[in-house]
Amino acid sequence: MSKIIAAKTIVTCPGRNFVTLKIVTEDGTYGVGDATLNGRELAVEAYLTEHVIPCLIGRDAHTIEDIWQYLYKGAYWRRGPVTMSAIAAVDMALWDIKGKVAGLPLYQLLGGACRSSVMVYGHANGETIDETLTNAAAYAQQGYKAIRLQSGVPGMKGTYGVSKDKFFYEPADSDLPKETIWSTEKYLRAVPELFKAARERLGWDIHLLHDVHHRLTPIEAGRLGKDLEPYRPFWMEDCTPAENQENFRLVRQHTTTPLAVGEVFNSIWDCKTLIQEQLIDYIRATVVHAGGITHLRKIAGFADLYNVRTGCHGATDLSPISMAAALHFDLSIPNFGIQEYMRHTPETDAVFPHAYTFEDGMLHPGEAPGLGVDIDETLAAGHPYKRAYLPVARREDGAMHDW
Ligand code: KDG
Ligand code: MG
Repeated sequence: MSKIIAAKTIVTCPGRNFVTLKIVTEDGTYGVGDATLNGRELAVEAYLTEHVIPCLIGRDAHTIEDIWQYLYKGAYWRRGPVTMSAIAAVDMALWDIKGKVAGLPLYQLLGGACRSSVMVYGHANGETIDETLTNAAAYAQQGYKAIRLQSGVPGMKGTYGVSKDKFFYEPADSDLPKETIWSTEKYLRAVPELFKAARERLGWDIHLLHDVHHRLTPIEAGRLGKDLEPYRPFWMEDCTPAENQENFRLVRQHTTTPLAVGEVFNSIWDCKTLIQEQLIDYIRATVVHAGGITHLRKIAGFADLYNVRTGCHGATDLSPISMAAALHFDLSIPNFGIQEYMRHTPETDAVFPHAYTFEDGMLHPGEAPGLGVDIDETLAAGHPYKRAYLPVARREDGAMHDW
């Protein structure tokens, strides 16, 4: 028994907002969990403070599965990004405590390493194909084995995935949502050209990825997948909205380009059909938005039965705590595919000192007990919360489009 005696949330903005849960046990051990939900940070913070923390006090921190079931089944209002991010934060913090008490890095508690390190992909973007590929070449120089390519689309002002700062990519950059214009026709013409030029310039010994960000209908996605086939992309991500999982049947009928989806998923129910019918190749659900390590392991176990591999979301709006949790998870599961890695800024890294390291295109979670990440509360207090939104997209006739 290791009784929980205190828990609190810490909200900080070292360049972008993060919400952290800290749980303390009676012997003074503490664990940290990420509860960041981009653009809705304070909703999760309030959910934790008002509705979860009071129920944790006095419970045994070692009963991770039981506390997960208690918060999920006991709440009546199940699922959704706010609830599942809050549960995830508790789950991460409890695994962190268990690892610290055992004196073992988390991946050892999850069954030990299945691989020596974790292949990651970086983000190259630019206003033009040339600029994007120059940035991609710089990633390749740094040892990256896989690179996501997003490029400006001729005739479209501002494109998803193309940022001002090419090194530290941050899409949530305004106090209220900026409005951008979207044209499916122009986009569908531009992406195959980007990939053709990429293979000519970067060769074939590097994995290339692309994120569509839910902007196509299934038949449009099928066409893009087919057009990209000659360039052998590693995956085409979020090619169409997935609320209706059957959407992917149509995409699958038309292309052999591997499909990845799931960064907005919150539970196994969001991907049950996608996995069971083998409509996707990579599931991108994350520790922080899909109920923590406990639930993500269930999703991965289910996916393994159907030859679906993982490709966890790892954007800058997931704190270093989530990144560490993902790396322990990635190292320990048999059906790992790839891990997204968008570097955090030095300010963020200073607030969240961590044991994970990058070398030659691969990440390793390190050998520190638990997650191997801490939060410097004094530094965190120097960066107060600042509201920030992702942009929204409208079609050329003004109608709202999918994010
Ligand atoms: O909060 C939203 C971002 O995490 C998202 O836009 C990034 O699509 C994304 C990705 O693949 O990293
Ligand atoms: Mg994405």
